[in-house]
Amino acid sequence: MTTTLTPEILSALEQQAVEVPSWAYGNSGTRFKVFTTAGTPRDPFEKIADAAQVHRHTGLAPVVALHIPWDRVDDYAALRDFASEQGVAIGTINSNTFQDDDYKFGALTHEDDRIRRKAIDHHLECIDVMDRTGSRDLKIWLAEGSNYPGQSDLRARQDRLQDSLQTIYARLSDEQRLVLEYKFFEPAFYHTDVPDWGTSYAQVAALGDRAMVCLDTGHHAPGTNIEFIVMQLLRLGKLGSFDFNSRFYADDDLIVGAADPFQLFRILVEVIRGGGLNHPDVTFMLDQCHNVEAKIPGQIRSVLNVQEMTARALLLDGEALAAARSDNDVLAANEIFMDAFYTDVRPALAAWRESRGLPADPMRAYARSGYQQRIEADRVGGTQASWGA
Ligand code: PSV
Ligand code: MN
Ligand code: MN
Repeated sequence: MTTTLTPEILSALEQQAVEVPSWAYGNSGTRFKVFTTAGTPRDPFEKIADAAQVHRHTGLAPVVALHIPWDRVDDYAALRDFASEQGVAIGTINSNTFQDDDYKFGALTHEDDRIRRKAIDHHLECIDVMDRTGSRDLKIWLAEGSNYPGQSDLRARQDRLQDSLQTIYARLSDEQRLVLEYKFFEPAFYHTDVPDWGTSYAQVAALGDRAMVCLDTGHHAPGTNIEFIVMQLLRLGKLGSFDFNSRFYADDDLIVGAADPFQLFRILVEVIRGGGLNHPDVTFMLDQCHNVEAKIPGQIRSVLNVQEMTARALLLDGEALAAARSDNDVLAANEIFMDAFYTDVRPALAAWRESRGLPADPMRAYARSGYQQRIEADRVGGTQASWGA
């Protein structure tokens, strides 16, 4: 079944913005091999230029997230100006406490105050960057935990984490926020200090209103009902951001909507139910790597997947669903839900894009644009950026 989209749906879709991660444009791989590709950016400026292509062809990705130190530059004002010339803005600043020998046994939870202070100082540096880039969000993902029962004092680590976060939170301006990402395992395999939304919630709730939870869709045990967590965090006013990606097994960081489009649909239904796409509290970010596929088209495909599932979620007939629910008509309610999910919105979205001066088919338009050939010819010499450097 294909459909036309109502003016209300189109005006909701017009507000949609997906933040793309700078690291998606660098080379990446697995712990076995990182593959290099021609034309890959050599510095943060080139990553932003590539990200701007995604926005140019889709109108959907006006903001780029950075990662410190991978995107460290001397002049952040120049980077911000460059982004704006390219038609995008700099968004979330992601910290990194997972690539330094000092953090082998923890960073913000470390027993040694010297190392803990070093990790705190790194976050303060990230906030300095935010001041210069005009970013709202500091995103913290902690690779901290232990591998063996008995190895660590779990409770003392929670206390030290709270203490560290208090210091970081105190440095934020009134317009800035801290978002704390959870992940159920990896790199630690026995315990992780922020393994789930409950722990993240407990830690940020103790900080204040400008501390929120980040939900990375790839960071849950298989079978977890992620849309329930989305609903609950929105209900509590604590959903700060999404890291969208998809997974088959663990933290696969594949293209959002590729593994389980129905799960993405269910998540977006709860987003709309909980305040909509323009919810001022929620940043919709991608956190993906493109190990074997082309990176810029991989990002274009990703934001289009989010848009397509959003359009389907907006098609859900709320009135009919409410009536079926109040009649306890289980099968009717499910049918209404599935009808929206099964509706093909792609032709309607293509026509709508064209009516707004965007390419009907962004994937083909990018391929025809010549940009890829240009960067492959121009970006010779220097060291290609990679996930992790
Ligand atoms: C590691 O799991 C991770 O993928 C987290 O999801 C972070 O958001 C990302 O790296 C960037 O630091
Ligand atoms: Mn993430
Ligand atoms: Mn991850």
